[in-house]
Amino acid sequence: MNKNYNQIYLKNKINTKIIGKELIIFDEIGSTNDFLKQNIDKYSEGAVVIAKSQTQGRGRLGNTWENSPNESLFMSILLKPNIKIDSLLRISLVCSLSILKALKKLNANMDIKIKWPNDILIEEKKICGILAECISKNSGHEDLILGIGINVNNKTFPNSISEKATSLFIENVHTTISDVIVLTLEQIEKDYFTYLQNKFLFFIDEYKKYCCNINKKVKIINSLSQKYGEIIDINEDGTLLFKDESGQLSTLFSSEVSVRGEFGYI
Ligand code: BT5
Repeated sequence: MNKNYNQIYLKNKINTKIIGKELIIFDEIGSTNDFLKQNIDKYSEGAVVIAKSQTQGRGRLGNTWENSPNESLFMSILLKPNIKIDSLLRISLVCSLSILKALKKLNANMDIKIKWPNDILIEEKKICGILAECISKNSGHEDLILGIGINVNNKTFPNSISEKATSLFIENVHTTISDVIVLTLEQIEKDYFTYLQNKFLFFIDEYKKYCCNINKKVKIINSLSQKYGEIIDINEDGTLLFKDESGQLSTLFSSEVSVRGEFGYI
């Protein structure tokens, strides 16, 4: 596989109908999500922006996504699903499942899990994060940007995340960023088309099978407070059913909370 991938190389490799047909590759950019947001009207559904180095990568809730030039994959996909506004969370859950399945193709025995909503973990260390953002349109529909960071050939991480991050290389999976791009885009497109036909219900059991925080004691953090309790289930709309220490049930939306294991990092 090609280590120095470029547009022509990838376009020949990726076997999809829409995702990746428009492919924009930067040697360096601030954030691939920000680039797509700023240029959303110039691109059609399925456009993919990739950066070999990302200097201002963003996570959820104002978090930072670390750069690691030519070792990690930084990629954003533009989707224009022409469906109602509230589907962002569910499409992003399906996207995490697609990435998990794509990575499993590299090694079926990897102990790989999803931490709701979108983190992908190997043995409790994060290998992939997804930042799903929507751009509202007057029609009541939204365009979606799925920003994906996958640690591929990272040998080390900054101190701040060294205990809680991993890469395919560290997990003894030897591959290239271009391989990961091809596998993930093909799987995401397949599942996206299925989602448009069958919605999230089609995926919910598979998502739950790989979700590591159901029935786990957790700490829920939002901007105002933190609460201890247990994750009971994933609801049909993709939100979390949470029971706090007093037994009270509530619904958690991904945009509001960070879910942590009660004692560990996750
Ligand atoms: C995420 O946020 O996990 C979403 C990350 C999305 C990054 C992609 S890269 C392409 C696109 N362009 C962007 O600007 N962003 C997207 P969150 O759940 O908030 O997790 C962020 C937290 O993960 C940080 O606060 C760190 O603790 C940890 N972290 C940062 N960089 C990491 C890395 N490379 N690997 C593992 N963990 C990391």
